[in-house]
Amino acid sequence: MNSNSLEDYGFTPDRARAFKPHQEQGLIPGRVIEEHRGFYIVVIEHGETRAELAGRYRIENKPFPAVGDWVALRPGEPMLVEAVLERSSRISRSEAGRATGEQVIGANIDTAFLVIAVDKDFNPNAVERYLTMLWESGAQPVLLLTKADAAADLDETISAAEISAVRVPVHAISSTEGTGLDALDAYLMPGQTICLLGASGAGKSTLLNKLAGREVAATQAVRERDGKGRHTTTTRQLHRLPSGALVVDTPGMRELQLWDAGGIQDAFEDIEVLAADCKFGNCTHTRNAGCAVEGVIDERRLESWRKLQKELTRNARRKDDAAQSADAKKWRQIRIDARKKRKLDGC
Ligand SMILES: Nc1nc2c(ncn2[C@@H]2O[C@H](COP(=O)(O)OP(=O)(O)OP(=O)(O)O)[C@@H](O)[C@H]2O)c(=O)[nH]1
Ligand SMILES: [Zn+2]
Repeated sequence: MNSNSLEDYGFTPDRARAFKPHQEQGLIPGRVIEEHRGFYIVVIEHGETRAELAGRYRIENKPFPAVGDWVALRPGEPMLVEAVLERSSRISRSEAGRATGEQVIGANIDTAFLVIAVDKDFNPNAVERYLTMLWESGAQPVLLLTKADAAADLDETISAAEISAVRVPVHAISSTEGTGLDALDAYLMPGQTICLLGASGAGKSTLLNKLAGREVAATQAVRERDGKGRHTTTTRQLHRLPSGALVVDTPGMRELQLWDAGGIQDAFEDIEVLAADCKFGNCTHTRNAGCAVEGVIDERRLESWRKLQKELTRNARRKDDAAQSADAKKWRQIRIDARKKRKLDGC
């Protein structure tokens, strides 16, 4: 149990207003801080509680709660989640192995810290993929180059990162040395929600512990033998920092499949701007006549854009197919029901 108020967790007057209709139904507000199989841990006024999804929740096909969500709870034993409040942002990817299921990594996130370690080779394609996901989320992306103390050539890496991170603030930090962390204060204001994202072993938990001033997350000791990290963070959790900011720590992602296409224009704004001068509106910037992009934008970055573009087109098609087959199923059922009814009515 803790004695925090919901305001400490970001329950703004706007959210309180949005909650009014639920309050009138006898429900109480809370914020999901942990997601487990079959239940959630939710912060409520002056404490924490365990909550489960209300039975009719699944039937009504409402969005499932995710860490960071504001929910309406029906008091009782157990507490039941009856609704999720409208989100100000949500970071989503496709469920592992499926392009048709959305997995919400964090909801109501103000700032997304993309954590990329620079002690080894810097991978600009990975940064571009993450940023395409983050620009779609509604959260402000910020790129953190971690393990700066162990970078071979930090200036060169920062320059490379800035090419991949258009309009994204870039900060080089070291959690072990404590350098560069002051720059993060501006994001860690009371009631602000931050999400830490990045590959396993990038240093998310080490950074979180440093910011928290204590061990709130288990960090990994990278295996000496092969230098590969094991996953140490197993569930998503929302932590409250001494600064008053809230941080969602996510397990490292082995595979990041994009969910929605909306972010690619922002992530590749430089290409978008140039593309306005391509001769043909549907220019793929691949040896097209009158292309204003090819040869101007770094070929590595352009190829990264092409790959993401292709993947998103493929996803959209799959989602369309899935929606169509769901629709077809629904109409088939409606026809069957109508036939049964006609039989009963004796027509
Ligand atoms: N040199 C150096 N090593 C660091 C730094 N930050 C983290 N590490 C090391 O990197 C390894 C991985 O760090 P974690 O914080 O566990 O990584 P993570 O991103 O939380 O990993 P998952 O929980 O698996 O997603 C650990 O051995 C840390 O000690 C840093 O700033 N400098
Ligand atoms: Zn073009």
